[in-house]
Amino acid sequence: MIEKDLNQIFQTRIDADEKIEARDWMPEKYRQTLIRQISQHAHSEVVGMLPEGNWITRAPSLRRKVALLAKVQDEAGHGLYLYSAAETLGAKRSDLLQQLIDGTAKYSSIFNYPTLTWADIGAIGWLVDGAAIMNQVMLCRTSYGPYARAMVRICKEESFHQRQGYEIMIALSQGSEEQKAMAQDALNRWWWPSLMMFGPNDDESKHTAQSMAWRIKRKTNDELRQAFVDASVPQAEYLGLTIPDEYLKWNEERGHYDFGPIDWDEFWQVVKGYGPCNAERIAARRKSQEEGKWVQEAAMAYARKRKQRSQDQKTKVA
Ligand code: BYC
Repeated sequence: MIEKDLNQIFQTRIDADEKIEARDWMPEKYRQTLIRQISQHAHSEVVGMLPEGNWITRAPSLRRKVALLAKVQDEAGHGLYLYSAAETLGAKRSDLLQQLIDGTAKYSSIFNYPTLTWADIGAIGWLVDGAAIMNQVMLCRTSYGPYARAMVRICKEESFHQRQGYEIMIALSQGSEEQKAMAQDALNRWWWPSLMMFGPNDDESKHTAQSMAWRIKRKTNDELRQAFVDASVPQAEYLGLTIPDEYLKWNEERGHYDFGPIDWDEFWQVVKGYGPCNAERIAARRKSQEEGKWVQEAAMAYARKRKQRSQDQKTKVA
């Protein structure tokens, strides 16, 4: 069959909302788009552990520590499901990890900001995980089966992460004046970077149109950003905190909140590697890769031995 026909059959399957599976024919660009997005997503989960890991030893109580540990552990798990999903498309995990530590792979801009106080852990759970859920719920219906299935479990865990953060924000905002000020300061610093997580405006987003046509993305960057703002405003009101945007205002006609301009220069600086913590994050991943090499080698040697043993047993039975 010629490529044009294959493309047509593929698009018909997409339009009928059929899931594409690893062994199905797919356009090379579809495969590459998915490897790019899934691997960036996996890297984000793994790098996302770092700003929070910074507070595990300093969590204010055992209960908070246990919840934060569980959250960070979940993120490692999300990274693993996602690297596995990328592998079903023919990507090699070792290549993807190498790109991350070379600094050539992208990961979410949000994780290049520092976590200065305990309130940042609350703000990350509330806003960063909140933004992540907004984006990832649509990915449970993405057209590529292995990615969609991984996202179902990830979203369930992300909901717990969001609750964990919002609960910290409730405690702080109902606490002493100093605690309330910490919560407000964290909101001030995390609000705009959280809006940037959704990516450039639709008219600047080079991948959105094709990814929507292939149903990899089900909503555009701007649609998701707007939904996030609309959901967050009442949550901030409940906390008694002020979102740091003088233009934030309910627009009756649109049925949405209007919000101020995003600093896209800051966004692109961070994406290109010049954010406050980019170098620190990559250095931490590189160190972990180097120091963890022996674990990887031991696991591979064990896997080889197990395989050999099972082959030997099969030969004996035969
Ligand atoms: N940061 O054409 P566009 C988490 C890049 S993990 C950095 O709109 P697309 C969590 C984009 O990659 C959160 N780069 O792209 C973990 C592209 O560059 P390339 C991560 C960004 O793919 C632990 C270029 O800009 N979530 O939630 O259609 C703890 C043009 O953009 C960003 C995911 O990865 C950014 N913010 O749309 C807590 C979800 N935005 O590749 C929480 C899956 C854009 O051409 N990913 N870029 O060099 C997606 O849904 C989409 O990839 C995006 C971007 C919406 C992020």
